[in-house]
Amino acid sequence: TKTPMHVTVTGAAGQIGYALLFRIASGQLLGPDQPVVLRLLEIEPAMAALEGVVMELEDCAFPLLAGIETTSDLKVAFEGTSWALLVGSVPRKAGMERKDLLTVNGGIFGPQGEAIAAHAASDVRVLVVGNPCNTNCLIARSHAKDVPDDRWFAMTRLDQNRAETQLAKRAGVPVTEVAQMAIWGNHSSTQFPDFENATIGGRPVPEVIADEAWLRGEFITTVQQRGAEIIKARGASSAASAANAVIDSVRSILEPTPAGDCVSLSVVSHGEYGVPEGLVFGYPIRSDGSRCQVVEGLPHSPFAQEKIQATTAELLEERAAIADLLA
Ligand code: NAX
Repeated sequence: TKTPMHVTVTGAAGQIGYALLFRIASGQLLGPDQPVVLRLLEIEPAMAALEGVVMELEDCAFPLLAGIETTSDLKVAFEGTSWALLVGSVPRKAGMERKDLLTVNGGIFGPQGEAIAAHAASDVRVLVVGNPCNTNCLIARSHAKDVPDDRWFAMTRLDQNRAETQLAKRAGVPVTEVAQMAIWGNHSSTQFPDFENATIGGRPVPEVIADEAWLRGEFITTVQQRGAEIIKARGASSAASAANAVIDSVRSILEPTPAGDCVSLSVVSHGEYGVPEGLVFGYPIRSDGSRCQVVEGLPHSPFAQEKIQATTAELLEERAAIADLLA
């Protein structure tokens, strides 16, 4: 049997944690023959709730679950970990400015970056989910300079999945017909779901859905505002779909991307498509099963270019707002 791999989940007692941990422990993250040790980080006030989640994990008697560590100590949380899934963060409270939110969360992700660099396994990969995830990832990475660029990801997969379903519903086809659905830029309301380069049944989306007004209007806003719509309907933010997107993100890094497709992940920019270097930017990505690369050479209309510029500008503003938190 294989040696267990260690997977860290921060904010493990939260909503997404509750939807995610059971899927990891059942083998859906790393495969049906890979034992896992869960390393669960929480803040002190949430430790009791976390113990309840641990009891439930135990009560599943998962064959692949080789151990569980619960802790509020960063060193313990990241010790020997191969996957650091950074979910925990502080939600925006009424009256809180975006800048305050950035700063509060920056204070969380700097020390986590340091702990990852100091204690994680040499093959560690990091997926930041906690918002603002792109900028939180930027902060963590700046505090972990020894961990190579290509190990850092922020999650734009939920947006991709949302976009695919909207397109499939509109075209009246199964979601499996939609491919190349990339989310550009920030995981925020400025993101650009690039329908121009997406395909349905192998044909360009604008050819299959010949309704430019809908594609440029309602489609984009539906994807951008979906999180807010779910909060309105459910009284709580998306959790199961977010956990599902975590699984999809990791699987799509570990498995070769099928021909003619790409996946959406935010990665460290090396200047692709004119995006300033170092920003953690949502791109179309292809994996060969170990390495991820930005899909280059995609054409963009002036409309798309404008959208990509707007989301780039927002990420630059976020970076400026937390400049003092970068190492
Ligand atoms: P919850 O508030 O239910 O859970 C967050 C957990 O993090 C809490 O249990 C809290 O105690 C813990 N926490 C806070 N500070 C911590 C710290 N310093 N170290 C460790 N744990 C800490 O939020 P949940 O619904 O689970 O969402 C978690 C994060 O995901 C939020 O920031 C949310 O905005 C973000 N999301 C990101 C998405 C994406 O696509 N990238 C989509 C879903 C979600 O909105």
